[in-house]
Parts: sequence; structure tokens; C-alpha cells
Amino acid sequence: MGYRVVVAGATGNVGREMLNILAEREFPADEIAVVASSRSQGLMVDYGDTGKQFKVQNIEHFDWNGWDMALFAIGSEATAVYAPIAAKAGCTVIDNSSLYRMDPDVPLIVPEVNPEAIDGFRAKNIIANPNCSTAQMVVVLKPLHDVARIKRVVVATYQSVSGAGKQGMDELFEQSRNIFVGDPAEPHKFTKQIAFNVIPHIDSFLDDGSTKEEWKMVVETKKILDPKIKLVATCVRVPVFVGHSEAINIEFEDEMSAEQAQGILREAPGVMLIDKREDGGYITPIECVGEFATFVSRVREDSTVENGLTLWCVSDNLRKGAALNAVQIAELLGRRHLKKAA
Ligand code: 11C
Repeated sequence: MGYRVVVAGATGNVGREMLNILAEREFPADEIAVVASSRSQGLMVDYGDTGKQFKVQNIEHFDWNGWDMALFAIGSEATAVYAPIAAKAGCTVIDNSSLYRMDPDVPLIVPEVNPEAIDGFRAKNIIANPNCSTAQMVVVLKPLHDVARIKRVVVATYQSVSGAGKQGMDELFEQSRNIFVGDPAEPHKFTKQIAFNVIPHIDSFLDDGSTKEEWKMVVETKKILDPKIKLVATCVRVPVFVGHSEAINIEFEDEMSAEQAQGILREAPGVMLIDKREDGGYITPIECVGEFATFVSRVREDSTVENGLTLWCVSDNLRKGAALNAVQIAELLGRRHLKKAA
């Protein structure tokens, strides 16, 4: 017997990937319901490549009773309304928004990093999925931290426009085309031109001059991996459709050679090391699209600090950064707590 699963927000970038990944991984679902706002009611959505489709139901009228779990990708505002209703009805919510991530009664989970923390989910019957830029980073940091204890991380991100939703992708496409035909248009979704440009600004500014995206990387890493790790981030939007990249500089307590780190990362769950130190011997965002792994390349020692290492990390932000991690949480929840399916 399998699970009864709801996917909320299945018409967006992340919700669509959730359905694709549930299908690809043959998630043991007996029944799937797809819900979204009234605007999308009645639309048909694909269940990956299976040929099966689901009709979108109106989330406002959905009866959550009898459903085992719901994967939410509907943004913080709608989550604030519907997650408590679903959770109270006994349907465990796995939420992709930032709403509950720092709630002490809500586990924030990356299954390769802190699977045991999921055991606290019953306090609210809600489990949070981290921000995409955090998820791919902690998958890489965790196996290294286990061996040599990380003191400090300095990270610069190169984040694709799909992180800003379909509107972000449309703006990059239309701006690029308009510039080619000599008819440039004003930006709407982003604060400056994104085509042929980079923008050092994601999410709102905070009082200390950092952005909320940068703050999320700090506090989420502490909650998921280790509160003692110091981290500073610069988050940048780049004209790439899918795939977030990160240049990560790490300072360890103990010695960690590049060779040792490569050995550890080669074996690490969720990580694929592609590090050939030759032309093209590294991974770029285009190559990570549609993949499950977080790719690591360019691992090298940083001789400017004691026990320093620098590396390059790329992952599909709609997958490990969102939908894949949510499905992995659902699998973990099933294995550890619901134990219905094989
Ligand atoms: C971006 N990381 O690339 C953001 C998108 O907190 O879940 C995801 C925001 C979040 O714009």
C-alpha cells in the first residue's frame, strides 16, 4: 500500500518539477491530487513522462483529510493560509517556501545532511525545504565538515533566473530578444537589465547591507549543518535559465588537502565530482539541468589561510534546490515515520 500525496502549486516551475521527480523516482503513491489557486483550476498537468495527467483542483475547497503528505510550492503567503489547515487535518506538509524554515518547531531538512532532524516534525506536522542556494552548498560542506570541522565559509553565488519563477525566465528571454532586434525594454521582474548582465541583488535588502537571500544562506546553514560555522555570502543573479553555481571558499579547523577533499567528495551522497584540471574538465550550469546530483569541480587549496580550500559547485536549482529535495524528504518521512509503502 502506498501513500496519498498532494502537490500544491503544480503549475509553477517547482511544482511541475515535483510531479516530474515523483514520477521519475517511482514514488510509492497510490493516489496523487494536484491543487493550485482558482486561476489554475481545471488545467491538466503531466505526471512526468508517464503519459498520465492530473486535473488541477482549487486549493480553497480541497479536503485535506485522509491525505498522508503534501508537497507545497505555493509561496509564503498562500502557505501561511493552507499549511496549518493541511497539517491539522493530518496531512504532513513539506514546504518549499521560506515561511517555516527558521521556526524551531519545524525541521529544516536536507536528507544527505541532517535526516535525523526530521523526527521533530510532529510538533507542527510541517517540514521545511531550504533555499536552493543553501541546499546544494550544505550537501558539499557536510562530508568535509565531518572530517575536518569547518570554521568559516565565504561563498559567492551565480543564480539562474528560474529561481525567480517563470516571470524571471520570461524576462531574460524577452530582454535578450529585444536587445538583438534593437528594441530594449525596461526591466520588470529584476531591478536592472538581466540579459548580458549580472545583478548583485536577490531578495530584499536588510539593515546591515546584506540581502535576505544572503541571510538565508547563513541562518539555514547553521540550522541544518552546524550553528558554529561562520558564513558570509554574496548572492548574484546571472543570465542563465536553470542551474545555480557557487564559488565556495572554506576554512577548516584541521588539515584538508585538495586530494583528500576530492576523495571525500567522490564518495559523498548526492555529490558528483567532475574535476579534471583541463579545458572543459568542470561542470557548468547547462550540464546540470535535469540532474539529481550536486556537481563539484575546481577543488584546490587556498594558501592564503591555514587549512583553506576553494571549490566550484553547480546544481539544478529547481531539483536539488527545491523539488528533488522535497521528494527526498517525502521518501525519508515515509521510511522513518509513515512506513506504509515498501
Ligand atoms: C532565487 N533562491 O534564486 C531564490 C529562490 O527562499 O525559497 C528561492 C527562494 C526561497 O531567487
